[in-house]
Amino acid sequence: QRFPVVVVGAGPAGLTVGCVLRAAGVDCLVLETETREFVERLPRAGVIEEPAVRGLERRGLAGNLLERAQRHTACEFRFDGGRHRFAYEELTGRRHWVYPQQFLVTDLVREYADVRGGAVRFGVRDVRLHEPDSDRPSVSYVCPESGRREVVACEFVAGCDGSRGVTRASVAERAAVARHDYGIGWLALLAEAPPSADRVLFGCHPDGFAGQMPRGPEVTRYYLQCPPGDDPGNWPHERVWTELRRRLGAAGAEPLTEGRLIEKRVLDMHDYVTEPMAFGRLYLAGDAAHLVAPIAAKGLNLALYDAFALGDALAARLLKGDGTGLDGYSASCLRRVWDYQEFSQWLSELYHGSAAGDPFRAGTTLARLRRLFSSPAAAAAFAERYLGTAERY
Ligand code: RFL
Repeated sequence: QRFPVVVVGAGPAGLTVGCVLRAAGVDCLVLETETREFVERLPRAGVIEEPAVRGLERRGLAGNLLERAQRHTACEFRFDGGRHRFAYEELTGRRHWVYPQQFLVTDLVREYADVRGGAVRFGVRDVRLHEPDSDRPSVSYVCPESGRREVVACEFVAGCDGSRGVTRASVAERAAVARHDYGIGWLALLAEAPPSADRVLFGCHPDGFAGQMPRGPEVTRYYLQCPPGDDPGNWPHERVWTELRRRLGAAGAEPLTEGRLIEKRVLDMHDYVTEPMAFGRLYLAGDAAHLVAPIAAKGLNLALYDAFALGDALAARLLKGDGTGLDGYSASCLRRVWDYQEFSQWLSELYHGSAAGDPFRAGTTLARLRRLFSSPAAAAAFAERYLGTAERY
């Protein structure tokens, strides 16, 4: 078999690269270890920045999203017993879009495979990269039906296989990986209940952070700060709702709408950045290149920005022989990635500083929170970074 591009991973990054290539008339093969049903059902992110929505729209990938996503214009901080609404649309003219990641992946799979006729193999095993530095790299995998190893020759490999994939691991000796561990855990919950408020809520409480993120009319995501590595079994239904009520409690706040907890897992907050993001003919995109803890809800957005850039650059190189996009790919993505990582660190202190067990940090955190609502310059700076990049995709 031979394809100009092999894309490893059918997450948001890989499918977007595939869709951009197919729209340009470039053939590619997407390889995915999970089944189609599995990737179409995996609930993860939900907050999409306006530039990412526009980037999808420009590439003909936002039809369902524009029709079904909720538009958010404000979020709300709860601290010191009070509620403080932060109306970011008034400040920036921009919104956040809430559309569960599994819906976006479902749309992208359908567009790539069923509409644009892209080749994809689900359920493959033991994917390996061969000679990514040569002019003739290849990717091999074990076919689920026959059990035989198939080899696919290509010109370029897009490594979009997430944080536990093989593409980054295959260049591990040459990549510089910078890591940051927050020493904090989040209990990530999905409740079978309508949202308690129609906006994102951030509870910055001395007992720990709590968050509410609407996902749709029937399902709501909640987060509770917990020790890293905590056992979700330590969090029975009653304890979860008691803690959420306490940490999101504020004068005049609407009561929380409780529901059955359909997902309960502990995420350890950590980040990494792989530099560079290009190794010979292998280009990394999304979580395969960088992980940003869900603190600032940026991971999906970064994956999409990488994918737009990589899809466009591969098409320009393969169709017009123009390699400038590929040459600049790593440096331009990394600039954005570091910018978002820095915001995530800044935001982490805002969320977790009150519960650090250090009265000095609790004091400075409260000052930082109050400043968002007393200083127009501080509010504008936060809004700009919360809503994401000013670049156009
Ligand atoms: P993905 O989505 O992990 O997709 C990678 C795909 O590659 C497959 N794969 C392989 N395929 C072939 N060969 C191999 N050897 C393979 N190994 C793995 C996997 O099965 C998978 O299908 O990476 P991608 O495309 O880079 O997308 C990244 C995003 O999924 C991620 O950054 C976000 O989900 C992060 N995130 C959030 N981001 C936001 O922008 N906003 C949010 O609100 C938000 N909330 C979240 C999140 C992540 C969370 N978790 C689970 C860490 C909430 C949570 C709870």
